[in-house]
Amino acid sequence: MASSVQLTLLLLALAFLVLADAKIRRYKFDVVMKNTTKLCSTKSIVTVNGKFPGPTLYAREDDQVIVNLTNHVNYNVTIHWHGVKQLRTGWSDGPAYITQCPIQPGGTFIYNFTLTGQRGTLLWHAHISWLRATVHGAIVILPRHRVAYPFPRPHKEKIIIFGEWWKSDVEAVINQSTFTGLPPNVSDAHTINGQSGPLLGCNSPGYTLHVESGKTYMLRIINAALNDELFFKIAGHTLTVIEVDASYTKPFSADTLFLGPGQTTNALLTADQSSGKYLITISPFMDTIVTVDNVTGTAFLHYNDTTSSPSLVSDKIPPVNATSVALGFSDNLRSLNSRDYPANVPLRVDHSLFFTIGVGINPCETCINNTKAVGDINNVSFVMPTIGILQAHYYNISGVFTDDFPGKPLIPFNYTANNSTANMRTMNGTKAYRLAYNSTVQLVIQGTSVIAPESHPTHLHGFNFFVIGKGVGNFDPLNDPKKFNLVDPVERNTVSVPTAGWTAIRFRADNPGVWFFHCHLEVHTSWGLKMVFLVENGKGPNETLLPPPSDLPKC
Ligand SMILES: *[C@@H]1O[C@H](CO)[C@@H](O)[C@H](O)[C@H]1NC(C)=O
Ligand SMILES: *[C@@H]1O[C@H](CO)[C@@H](O)[C@H](O)[C@H]1NC(C)=O
Ligand SMILES: *[C@@H]1O[C@H](CO)[C@@H](O)[C@H](O)[C@H]1NC(C)=O
Ligand SMILES: *[C@@H]1O[C@H](CO)[C@@H](O)[C@H](O)[C@H]1NC(C)=O
Ligand SMILES: *[C@@H]1O[C@H](CO)[C@@H](O)[C@H](O)[C@H]1NC(C)=O
Ligand SMILES: *[C@@H]1O[C@H](CO)[C@@H](O)[C@H](O)[C@H]1NC(C)=O
Ligand SMILES: *[C@@H]1O[C@H](CO)[C@@H](O)[C@H](O)[C@H]1NC(C)=O
Ligand SMILES: *[C@@H]1O[C@H](CO)[C@@H](O)[C@H](O)[C@H]1NC(C)=O
Ligand SMILES: *[C@@H]1O[C@H](CO)[C@@H](O)[C@H](O)[C@H]1NC(C)=O
Ligand SMILES: *[C@@H]1O[C@H](CO)[C@@H](O)[C@H](O)[C@H]1NC(C)=O
Ligand SMILES: *[C@@H]1O[C@H](CO)[C@@H](O)[C@H](O)[C@H]1NC(C)=O
Ligand SMILES: *[C@@H]1O[C@H](CO)[C@@H](O)[C@H](O)[C@H]1NC(C)=O
Ligand SMILES: [Cu+2]
Repeated sequence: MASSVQLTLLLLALAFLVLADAKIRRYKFDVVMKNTTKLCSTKSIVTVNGKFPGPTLYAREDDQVIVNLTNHVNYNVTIHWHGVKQLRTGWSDGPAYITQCPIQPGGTFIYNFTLTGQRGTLLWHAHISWLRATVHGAIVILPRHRVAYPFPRPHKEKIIIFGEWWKSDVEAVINQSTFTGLPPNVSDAHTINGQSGPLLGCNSPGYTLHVESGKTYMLRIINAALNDELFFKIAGHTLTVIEVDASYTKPFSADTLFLGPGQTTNALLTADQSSGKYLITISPFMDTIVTVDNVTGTAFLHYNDTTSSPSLVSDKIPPVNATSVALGFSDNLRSLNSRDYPANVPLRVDHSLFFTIGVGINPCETCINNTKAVGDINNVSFVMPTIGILQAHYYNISGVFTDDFPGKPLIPFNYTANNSTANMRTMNGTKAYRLAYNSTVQLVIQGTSVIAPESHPTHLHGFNFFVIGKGVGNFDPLNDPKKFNLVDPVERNTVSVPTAGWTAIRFRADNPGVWFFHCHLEVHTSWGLKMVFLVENGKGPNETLLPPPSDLPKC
């Protein structure tokens, strides 16, 4: 007895020492319009503090972050802290009508959360309509004071953010698609830190990454594009991947990185080539018949001891349909799984779920051709409610959502048949899947070939998950589980489900609240490829959702 009391006191003292180091980080986010000229077009964009990309949020593990957001534009706004676990603070998670009503023009809201058990790079972005095209920025979570990186300390750190640029107004692009029922126009360019690089007919400079010969840099790379999975490459250089989605990985070298929207990768770059100027590219991945913005975004790596004006060293970029490069990159990802950073993969499964994800076509009287494109999970297209589901859950408001989201497809079919028009029509509803506190979930996400197969970067809010397996074709419940990696699977918050293939993930539902699960291609989210998990409160003192903040916006 005595020893357990002593141990508790010792642990409390240790916790105090660690937390004494934790800081409050305060940020002011003013959402304002900004006139900008890019790609030979002038338009007004929605920004935070007039910046594109927006301000970087710096903090250390254990810090409390307080962001005071004021909306000065004529759009409803919310911000999502993508990948931040938001333990018990779901009110600050941000997806509109899921965890909060939007901050309306003239309104203010304080996002307030603590960074627990995470270190690395994440991103923040608007989570309403398509505003995240220009409303996004980096989140840098440094390790605690006196805690080193589990790799050699880099000379400097640089943030690299991919974006997607439309010459026209992005809100008009999605509104037109919703109105006609047709797919939205693809973007006009890809950007690196806000610049596209030289383009045909447009004198657009590119971002330049300045390096010193012999030094090693840590690149904090973020894909903040809306609809495109992207390959990243630096001509003549090999990168060492050391972290994804704010989880350390076993280091591995790669000449091409692959990031879906919402994903982040930290990689080490050593300036070990001869002095000069090297091309940096981001180019899209699309291995099916779906149209994609195929314009390569470019930037430059410049050695600062280069004397004369050097010729640009370039390299082959992966073709748009380079499936093997995309899948090969994910195959190399493994959790670091060290003593300090163990991979706590749930070994017992309480809920074994099977979700099909894909697109379909529904009737629509007002649309062109009387049809509209839809997205679905288990054949349910999610309908956004008119108040936040988290509020409805917390205050027990009925009629907002139901908790009967199907844990498996209602009608099994050949999900990846290449001529599939089965189950093209979807049901719609605002359905949640309910989980008891601390229960464990295995979720097999099966891409379908209804209309067209496509690679879907799927994102779960409120948790990291372990990616225990993936494959092409239909998931085989007898044989595929034998190949699951339950030892050192990569831990992340967004995973690409291969085109006409599947991915299996596991997570522990140890965060009470309402958590969005959706395709991170904004076009598919808009079409209804989304659902929510509702995680009940636990019994212990730190196992309940905190009460809502007093300034939570109303609908
Ligand atoms: C943007 O440009 C328009 C038209 O030139 C102008 O009316 C508006 O005031 C400008 N807005 C900002 C935020 O500078
Ligand atoms: C948040 O910002 C608004 C507008 O600048 C200000 O009026 C308000 O006092 C701030 N709130 C807090 C808690 O700092
Ligand atoms: C942030 O939330 C904590 C509770 O988690 C609360 O004690 C604190 O007052 C809040 N701060 C602000 C500025 O809202
Ligand atoms: C890019 O797409 C456009 C329009 O679909 C097409 O005309 C063009 O040939 C494509 N370019 C490349 C390099 O694939
Ligand atoms: C390169 O950068 C280093 C460090 O900033 C500096 O000491 C050095 O003078 C630079 N070299 C040139 C040629 O600019
Ligand atoms: C990629 O597309 C090119 C051009 O259409 C084609 O020749 C090639 O076979 C395709 N590669 C793969 C792996 O499908
Ligand atoms: C409308 O349907 C017709 C016949 O299926 C097709 O040829 C046409 O391309 C469709 N129009 C649009 C805009 O999709
Ligand atoms: C499902 O469709 C795929 C692709 O067309 C085909 O190879 C496979 O044999 C089909 N499976 C079944 C069980 O029909
Ligand atoms: C798809 O192909 C299979 C076998 O080739 C055929 O039996 C089936 O009827 C086709 N389905 C559709 C919807 O065309
Ligand atoms: C839901 O489905 C019904 C029946 O297909 C349809 O009439 C209705 O418009 C749909 N609602 C939404 C929000 O899509
Ligand atoms: C959650 O479940 C795990 C495994 O059963 C257990 O070790 C842990 O104590 C549980 N946590 C809580 C807070 O109940
Ligand atoms: C903004 O949000 C409020 C509250 O949900 C809603 O009533 C209003 O229609 C929204 N405005 C727009 C332009 O979507
Ligand atoms: Cu998708």
